[in-house]
Amino acid sequence: MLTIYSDTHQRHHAAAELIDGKMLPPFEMPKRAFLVHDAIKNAQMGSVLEPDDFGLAPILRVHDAGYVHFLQTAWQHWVTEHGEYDALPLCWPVRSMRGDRIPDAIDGKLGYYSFDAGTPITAGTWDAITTAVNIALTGQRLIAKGEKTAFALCRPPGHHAAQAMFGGYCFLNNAAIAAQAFRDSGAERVAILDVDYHHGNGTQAIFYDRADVLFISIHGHPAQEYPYYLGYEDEPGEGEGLGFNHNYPLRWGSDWDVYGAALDSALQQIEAFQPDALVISLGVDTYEQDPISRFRLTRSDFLSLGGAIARLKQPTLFVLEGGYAVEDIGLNVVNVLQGFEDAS
Ligand code: Q9C
Ligand code: ZN
Repeated sequence: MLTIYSDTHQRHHAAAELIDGKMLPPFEMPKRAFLVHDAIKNAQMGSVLEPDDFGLAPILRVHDAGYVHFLQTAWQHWVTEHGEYDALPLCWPVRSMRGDRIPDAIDGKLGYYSFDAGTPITAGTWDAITTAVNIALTGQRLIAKGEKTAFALCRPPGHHAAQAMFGGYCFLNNAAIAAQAFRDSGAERVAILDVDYHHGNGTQAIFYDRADVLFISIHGHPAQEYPYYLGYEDEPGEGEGLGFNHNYPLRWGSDWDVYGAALDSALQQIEAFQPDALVISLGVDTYEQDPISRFRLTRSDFLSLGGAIARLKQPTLFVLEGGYAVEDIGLNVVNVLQGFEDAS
């Protein structure tokens, strides 16, 4: 399997992450991608390619232009106001406040375009997030041109980012942009299966009213787990998209027995949809040792996960999302890809 990777991701490195009331060393750190890259090479999974540059056009097919401009300029604006510390929002336009006015102040813009305070913007964030998009798009184009599968080793992740909103360590939705690129390069129907531990709220929102992109997510139940305010079972899609969104919220402690049953059902729905291409939002934070998550998948369960996905026999783009047990992140990702290849 071809992997697309660039070490530009390391330009996004937060000094700290606000989590559980503490400023801790960030869980979403450069080492994650370095270790996945090492594991891909050590397992001899195949060639590793640098991404090409696709510019802003494919990003603007998914994200709001004002939001993209905000991301491009946020760091400079923040430094002018506050100095060279990581930028974080602290105030949001929630119920009873106005969501139709975009403030001039950088702090106002940060809150307007975000949903949590755990996603710092740093000096190199723009370079890293546009490179991650280019990685996903390079993988998408390889598949559009005939490759059966590719692995986009993206960092930072993307699936929490919506049309005009960052959060959950995500800024640009790599998987959604790749799915839209499949549509724009001739695929009539695209399925996205999100197996990250957290609900892919951004991807769901982007495609919620569309019948051409099926979105299915298996994740920690929002009553218990981040991002809390989306990802319930009763979110079927709307308008033309009614029936093309499926959530499988699972309780804390879910193991492969529970997970595999949800996965089987999800795979059946994808099969019935008859997609021309499949995008996997691949988080391995479902791992039993993940430090911020509470499912109980084992290393070998990731082989089974890859094998199950392969049975769809679809052109498949894997896009890296979460996974924070750094000592095992490489092995777990390789196991998904290896399980996929072995069953193909
Ligand atoms: N107490 C991804 O995996 N904070 N994002 C969780 C837990 C945010 C995860 C707090 C987790 C975001 C792509
Ligand atoms: Zn996650």
